[in-house]
Amino acid sequence: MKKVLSLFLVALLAVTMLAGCGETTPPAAENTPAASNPAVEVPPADNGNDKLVVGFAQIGQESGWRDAETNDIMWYAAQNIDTIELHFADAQQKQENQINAIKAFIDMGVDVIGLPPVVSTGWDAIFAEANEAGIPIILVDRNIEGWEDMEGVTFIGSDVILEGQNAAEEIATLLGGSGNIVELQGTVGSSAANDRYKGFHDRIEEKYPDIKVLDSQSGDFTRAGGKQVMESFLKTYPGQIDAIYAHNDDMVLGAIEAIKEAGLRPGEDIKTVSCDGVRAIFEAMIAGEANVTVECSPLLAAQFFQAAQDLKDGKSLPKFIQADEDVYRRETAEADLPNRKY
Ligand code: GYE
Repeated sequence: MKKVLSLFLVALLAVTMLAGCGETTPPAAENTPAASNPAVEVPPADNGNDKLVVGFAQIGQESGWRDAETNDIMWYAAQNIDTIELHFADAQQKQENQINAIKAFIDMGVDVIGLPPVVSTGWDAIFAEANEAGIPIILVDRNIEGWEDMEGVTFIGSDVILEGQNAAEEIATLLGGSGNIVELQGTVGSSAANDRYKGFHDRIEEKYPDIKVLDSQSGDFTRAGGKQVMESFLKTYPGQIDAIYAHNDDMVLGAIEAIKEAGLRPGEDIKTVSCDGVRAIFEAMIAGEANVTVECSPLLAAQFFQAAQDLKDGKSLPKFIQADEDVYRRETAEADLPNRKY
């Protein structure tokens, strides 16, 4: 029910955004300071609105984690309706749709644009347009190549390489330092997948020579993708897989179904380590079907809107604002579940 409601809200807000475009919003040319350089030196576009006007180009609804992030953003904006005007777009996991949403936000003359870029390349032209218009960009949870050196760009999210390293340590503990694993990668070309791959592989190579990665393929961060890839791994490596490392919980949840259908016991015959920390993985841990989740918090709305307000007020921000997170194991899952907020 909650999910249906939130999806409806997403649709409604997306519609509001499109309806608002062109009707109530003055054209960008009237609002935009002419400048070739970024927000750090140029005041953000003055849209004549006292409220903080934010355009958020969400990736889509690929995982429970993503839904939690969307709900958090929506909820925060709804709580602060007197001071925040949110324009929200759902790009259905397509970079092209995110770019079009950003274009629309630039035309509207929003104060700040937020987005988790679905992939980490291909943003130069549209980011340059935002820059020209004096609109700062906040990357949320995923980043892009070279973001550290881009002016007018801030990143709020996790240390995702560290998540990959933590996942490697957890796999090593579960396997007593040796065994065969398979890896389910996230969306190809996304920073979340690249960094979870890097952190994990570097740590395994450095410290655990007896852990072998049999295979590694993308399940696109979805449950259906995780199930499908796991089915093929089980056929290709019968009786050889000791553990799975998945770049998110949803893919492990899909893989658990595949393991059960193959007549094996997930969490026992094949151990699991994944990233995110969604409620469903805690339920799977309590049921004995999953082992470990490395938390990655989607609850970034408070930090995001605060940063956006600071940018509107002309304050300078740190390049990287880090989210809080932890690692959770089966042993404490029952006690932890009631405290989970997503
Ligand atoms: O882990 C995954 C989602 O970008 C950190 O994206 C995020 C990832 C998250 O689809 O579930």
